[in-house]
Amino acid sequence: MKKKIGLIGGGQIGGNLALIAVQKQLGDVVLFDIPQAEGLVKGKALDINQLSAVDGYDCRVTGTTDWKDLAGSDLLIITAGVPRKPGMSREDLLEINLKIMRDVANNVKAHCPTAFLINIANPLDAMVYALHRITGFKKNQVVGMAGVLDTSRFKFFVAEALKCSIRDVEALVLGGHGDDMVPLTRHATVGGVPLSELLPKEKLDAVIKRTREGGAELVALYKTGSAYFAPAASAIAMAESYLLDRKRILPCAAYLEGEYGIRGYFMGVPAQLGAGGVEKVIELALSSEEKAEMEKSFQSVKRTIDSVKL
Ligand code: A3D
Repeated sequence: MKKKIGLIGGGQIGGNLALIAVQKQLGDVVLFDIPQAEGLVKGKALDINQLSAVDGYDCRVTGTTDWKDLAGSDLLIITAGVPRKPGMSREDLLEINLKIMRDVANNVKAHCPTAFLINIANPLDAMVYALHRITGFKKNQVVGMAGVLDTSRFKFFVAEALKCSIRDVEALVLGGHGDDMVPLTRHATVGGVPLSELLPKEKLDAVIKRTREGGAELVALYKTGSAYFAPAASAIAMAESYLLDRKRILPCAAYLEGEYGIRGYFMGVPAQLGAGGVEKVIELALSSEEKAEMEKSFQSVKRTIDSVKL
């Protein structure tokens, strides 16, 4: 039987998620938004369905504003919320997006109690925390997307700096989805060669800075919102690993219970995604410098999460 994928929020990322899910034939898609955006989701659904003949896709998209249509979803990807405008931090979205997340999480609980949840709404680590708390779902059933995108940005900037194929770049960005995210450069390699042997320190520092500010760079360019192509593709990589039980190890915002010395919070760490959802959190041995960076990033995440009143 085909899988059922619910997309909560049919805006920029939601529309791209629907398109990629159909192109990868991951399952039938239900694109959900608020009543004011009914035309938008119905239009996107029709538009994507009309391209399915071109390459012979058998998955279909339904646009809806009725939560009942999401019943039986295997997976929900949540983008409901407001994106940043120039000059805003992700934390500036907390109040407005938390209100939206409350509504979404209560409906998820009522209509899709068995779905695996991937959150994308910002501020990422706080929104996924709220989603987990309000639904009361098990920790393996709720995850946040940020590390795949941050790592993808890092790999792209490395490939550009070295003028090499991005296929050969291996790297990992951990920590919260904020300016103090933690690119683990010690573990980065290009074609098996340590990155530190290929890229001088000043250039590596510039790559790290651009990665950390990757979201803001796009907000400044778009002016009306934030990135959407790469965030959608990143969440689909996670979705695919879950739906097809690929058991990929990807950097995800996962609920921690003592790993990395953190308990009761979501943070970006390497995690294995498979049919069981977040099947495992992988704990890396960090250097003292990396530990200090993780701690700094965690303190930022903690500050935002602690201000979430549920
Ligand atoms: P946008 O194009 O505005 O789409 C958001 C959609 O959510 C709109 O169509 C709204 O109508 C809809 N919405 C609002 N309230 C509800 C509700 N209660 N139920 C269902 N739908 C609702 O934004 P976007 O797609 O560009 O971004 C969505 C979110 O992703 C924002 O919070 C961004 O900050 C965030 N984002 C996160 C990353 C990460 O890497 C974590 C990257 C880029 C964007």
